[in-house]
Amino acid sequence: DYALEKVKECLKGASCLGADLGPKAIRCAGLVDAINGLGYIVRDCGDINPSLKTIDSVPGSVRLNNLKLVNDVNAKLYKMVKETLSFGNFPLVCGGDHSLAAGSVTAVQRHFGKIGIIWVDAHGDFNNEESSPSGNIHGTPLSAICGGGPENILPFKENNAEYVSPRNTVIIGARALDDEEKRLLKQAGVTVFGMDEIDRRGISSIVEDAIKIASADTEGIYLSFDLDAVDPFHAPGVGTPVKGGLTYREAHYLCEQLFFSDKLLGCEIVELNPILDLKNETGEFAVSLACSMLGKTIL
Ligand code: DIR
Ligand code: MN
Ligand code: MN
Ligand code: MN
Repeated sequence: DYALEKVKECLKGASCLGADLGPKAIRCAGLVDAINGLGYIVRDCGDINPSLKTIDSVPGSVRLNNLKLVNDVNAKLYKMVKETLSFGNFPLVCGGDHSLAAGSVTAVQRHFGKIGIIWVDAHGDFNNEESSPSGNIHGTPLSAICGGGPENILPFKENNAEYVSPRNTVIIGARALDDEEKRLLKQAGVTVFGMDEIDRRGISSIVEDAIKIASADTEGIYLSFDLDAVDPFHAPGVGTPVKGGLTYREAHYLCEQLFFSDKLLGCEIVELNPILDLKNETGEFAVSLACSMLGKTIL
């Protein structure tokens, strides 16, 4: 019907059709059983769905696509993550579009105070309203979190969250940055470990540096893992695949080391889009990464 068509149209603007199915695909791949198998008790808070009334009636009427819808989901996610933390539980957020990080990170920041961020991604997600070539909010959340805008992404402002210092922010796996975005990252002082540096130095030394940077004078680290950081050979089910990404083991090693650092405050796995992933390989990959983030080891 009309409303459903509208939803589809709008989700298409945010990234591309199908990102809303990500959480379902992760559940189907056996997320809860796998985490139970590690000895944890899982409290599945369920999916967050946008209210139909938040769908912008005139798509493209604002510079940022689907701003109201994204803000609606993030306000709900903020509450959910905040509550999870206040119960003393560890949040694992599954997406969905990466724009959800504005909601999850705000909650983690408000709960713990000063935090560091490790952002694993093929992209920088460091555009602001002016620099964004697409108007897609998933290209902007890290900038918003670090105080570079867009400023109208809730629930940052609303909850007086403090911006995360770019000095404690690290991107790993980058290989598709916009020119203006590169300039903004440099200007802000974010550490960016591109794929070339991983090739040269190896993942272990990069992860060691990243943990040091993100945990310097902070309460701990939030891990935001965009599945498009991984090579599309292993993770084809993402909205914007880019060749030349992390290998299967590099991705796992990173998660394993973060667990062992004892600095993890929470984590998220995002951008799973099962539509181009008929065997749900990427969903299974996401589950195995979640297990590594939560302490699964080889021996
Ligand atoms: C591009 C693409 N930098 C943008 N970003 C993506 O639209 O801002 N992020 N795909 O995941
Ligand atoms: Mn990405
Ligand atoms: Mn994205
Ligand atoms: Mn991303």
